[in-house]
Amino acid sequence: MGYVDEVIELVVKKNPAEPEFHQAVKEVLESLRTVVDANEERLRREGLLERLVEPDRQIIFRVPWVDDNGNVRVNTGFRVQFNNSIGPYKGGIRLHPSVNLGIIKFLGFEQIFKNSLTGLPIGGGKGGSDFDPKGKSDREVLAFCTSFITELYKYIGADIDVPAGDIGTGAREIGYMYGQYKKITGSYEGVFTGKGLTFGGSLARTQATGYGLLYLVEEMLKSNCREIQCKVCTVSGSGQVAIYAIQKAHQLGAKCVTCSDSNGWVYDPEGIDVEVLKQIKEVQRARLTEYKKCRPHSEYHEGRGVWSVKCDIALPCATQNELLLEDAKALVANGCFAVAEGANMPTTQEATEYLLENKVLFAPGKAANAGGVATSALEMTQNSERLSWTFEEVDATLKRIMVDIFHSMENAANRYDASGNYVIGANIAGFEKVATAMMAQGIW
Ligand code: NDP
Ligand code: 2IT
Repeated sequence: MGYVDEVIELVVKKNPAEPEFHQAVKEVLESLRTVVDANEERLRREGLLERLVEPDRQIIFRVPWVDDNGNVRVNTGFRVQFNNSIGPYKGGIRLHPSVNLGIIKFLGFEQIFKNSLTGLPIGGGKGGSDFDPKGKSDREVLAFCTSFITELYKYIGADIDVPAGDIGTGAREIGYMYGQYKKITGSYEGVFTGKGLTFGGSLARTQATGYGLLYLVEEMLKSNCREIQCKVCTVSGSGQVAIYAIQKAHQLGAKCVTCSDSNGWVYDPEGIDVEVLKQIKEVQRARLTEYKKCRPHSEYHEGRGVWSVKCDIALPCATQNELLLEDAKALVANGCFAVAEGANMPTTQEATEYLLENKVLFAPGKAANAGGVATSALEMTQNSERLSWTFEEVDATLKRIMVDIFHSMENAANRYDASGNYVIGANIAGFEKVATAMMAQGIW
């Protein structure tokens, strides 16, 4: 058995009941097969793959808090510090009832390669809790965030581990967490990103993941003799990533006709009205059923269905494994020619293979959604130099980073005889830097 297969088998055996983690590891290691085969003796001697798939440390803790009825509630908190060979651990905090250790490990593992691809000095980590902020009062969210950080503060720091937002964690939660960190440590430092603009946050961080996704799509289309103008896009999700992906797509002359949340989805043939969507999701924190009240010609459907709508470009921006094989088949049948992942691992492995076999341009999440964490790294830079940059400066840097990411993955795919396979390209390009750094730093 080859080294890659041995390590995949080991991961499945050592981490039972963590299917998302297995999926992420398999995708990366299978992409690395040619690189590993060419350097097998050295990589084996170094135990490099075994070290890569084992987090540096995993912190699991109790998060007790008091609800509005005076009852004590208990959630589980996680922080997986996966790999800091190229910089301090960096990655978001997910607050969603589906969170468990396997989900956080898959996200932390992805983050290693994503962060490497940005070209910036950030390592990989991820955290979260099974707490559900939906339907909770501000006071309850504050109580949870305060308790979460009262334990987590011991393990994070501006040069150690820098958390940020993810599903369920936005500006409100980061503000509460930062406030508690500062109260306990007395240190005013860039220990979180996605902070409010009045206390060290970066302009354009809110928009960065969605904007970055479209900058990468634009470059990918250009490189394949296509253009984004006048193309119809389907988008899933209606959170931070989806909203600003839709906004940037419209600025670039495309039209996004769908969005979704966990209850249902909207089809607006005239193009999603971003201001209406922002009002519903960012201000009212309401459900997508509200959208039709402002846009009576649009349709609301319960359940899933975004990928059944005819489009040129599909942008999954909600959550993992939301684009299945049957969806990939519907997209191809409807003439979709590009899929770019705004979310982390939204496309199942079978769906990804089907899209690649059918020559659909496929931009994997670790490249396509890297604009968020890249801009977080720019926020860290601004905090370190005690300056803040203009929106235009951050946005222009983000665009340059996304263009560079596209060419890194394109070049890596070409170098390893896999032209046009950006999954292989992104994984190899992300891996090379991390592996070189790990081998230079001895055994740890
Ligand atoms: P938000 O919490 O702002 O929005 C998440 C959206 O996805 C909501 O519309 C939500 O619907 C929907 N959603 C979440 N879970 C599910 C589910 N299980 N089934 C169906 N729909 C679901 O999160 P973000 O927009 O920040 O994150 C979206 C994705 O992008 C995630 O995969 C995240 O990891 C990834 N990402 C985020 C980055 C960032 O900077 N924020 C950076 C890079 C990647 P509902 O409101 O009903 O739950
Ligand atoms: O998945 C991700 O890259 C994020 N949620 C953003 C992480 C960050 O540190 O900004």
